[in-house]
Amino acid sequence: MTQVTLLPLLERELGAARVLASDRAARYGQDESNLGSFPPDAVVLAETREEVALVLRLAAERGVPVVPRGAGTGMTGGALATEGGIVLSTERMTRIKEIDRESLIAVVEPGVITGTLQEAVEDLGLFYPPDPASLSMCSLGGNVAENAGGPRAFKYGVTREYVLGLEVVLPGGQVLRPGRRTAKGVTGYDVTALFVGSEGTLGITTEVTLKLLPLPAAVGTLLALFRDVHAASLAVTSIIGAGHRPRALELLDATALDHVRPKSQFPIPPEARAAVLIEVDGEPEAIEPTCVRIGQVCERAGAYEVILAKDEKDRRQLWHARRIVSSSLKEAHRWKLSEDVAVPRGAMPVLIDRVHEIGKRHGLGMASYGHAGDGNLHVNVLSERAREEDGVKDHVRAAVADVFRETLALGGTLSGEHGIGLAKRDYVAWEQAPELIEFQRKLKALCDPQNLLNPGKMLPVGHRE
Ligand code: 2HG
Ligand code: ZN
Repeated sequence: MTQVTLLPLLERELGAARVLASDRAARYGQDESNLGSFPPDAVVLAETREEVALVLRLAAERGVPVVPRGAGTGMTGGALATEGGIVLSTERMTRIKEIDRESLIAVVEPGVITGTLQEAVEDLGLFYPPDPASLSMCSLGGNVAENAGGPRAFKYGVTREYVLGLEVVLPGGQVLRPGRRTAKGVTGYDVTALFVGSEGTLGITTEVTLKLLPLPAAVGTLLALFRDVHAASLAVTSIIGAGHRPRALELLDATALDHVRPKSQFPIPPEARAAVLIEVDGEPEAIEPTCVRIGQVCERAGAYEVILAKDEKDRRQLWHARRIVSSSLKEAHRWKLSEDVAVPRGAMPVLIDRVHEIGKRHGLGMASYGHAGDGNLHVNVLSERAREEDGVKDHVRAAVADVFRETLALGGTLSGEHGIGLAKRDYVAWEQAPELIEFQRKLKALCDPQNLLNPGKMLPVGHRE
């Protein structure tokens, strides 16, 4: 890069401790996508909006790419500096600036860890529902960039539903403040929503105004065990069909269960070949009868056992099993590729069956688990050979392409929550029409005319239909 000139300038402006040259930047070359290592030329650890604006201005003047980074927990390579340049990390912007109990609002900096905000608002009897699996590590700025979801999205929706307003810095350094502090508001285009889920390609978030809810009074959790995954997926659609609205409706197939069994705090019987984890919330007196009714729906769909958490300890243990699926799979295999396709809810049982057929056909281990209530399935392709070995990528890619084809044929989408990033960029044209892709390219060019902010992510590169 023209970093030869930019690095000393950044060091002078921000102080040497806040600018890491490439030899100290290795950690910033990777994320949770397993897509390889792309060490940036430099990392800037920004602490204020002014510093973010300064970096974006200097980078624009010198034509240097800038890649925004939250906590580095992204699963699609969105924070990888594939074209070199600067990684601009917001991990030090960790202030919770305000929690307003009357207006049900929190104002935060982008580096606040999602779980930290949740604890802070829950102490005040408030609730911030989005709960990505990585909530103890991921940051709200990253959640906004990826429009993160999580198990509670079934009842409460994803990050976008909670972002009332933003402060974003555009390439070149201009600051925009789309949005509002009001519960309702329809002035102008919904620019806030455009930035949420834009994967750090349009601007860098420096402040987020979030909507909060009152904390539900009580929670109930149950686990239904099945001897086959098809029955488990039918139970999910039956629960929805019966009119229940749990806050989470998660499915784990046999491969997922086999991986968590050795570490699970709760004993998972070997005969369980699939499980559905269900959580309801609401008024205390309604919890138990609702759990019983949902348990009966599961039994009618083929559950051979339904376990109801009797206290907070049981509840935590059941969720622990779900939360460690991704990391357990990653530890056990040389390469784990995560997908997060989503289909209309009713099509979930068909998708599950097809994914298992695809695994068999390609001779690859596949785990299917995740947010079944939302039709959002984590298909993890598991390889005992390293990603770099000859032919492995093609083999895995062929299986993934089949998963995408089946998903789209069922009226689904490539990504329910992890975003497109680098991982799925080349498949976007399978889902979206050329004119829609072109429209998005124009939006990108409007915000980033030099194509310097997170270049090469999200939109297909190089071909224009
Ligand atoms: C989850 O729901 C995460 O556990 C990660 O979104 C899923 O590793 C994965 O594919
Ligand atoms: Zn997930």
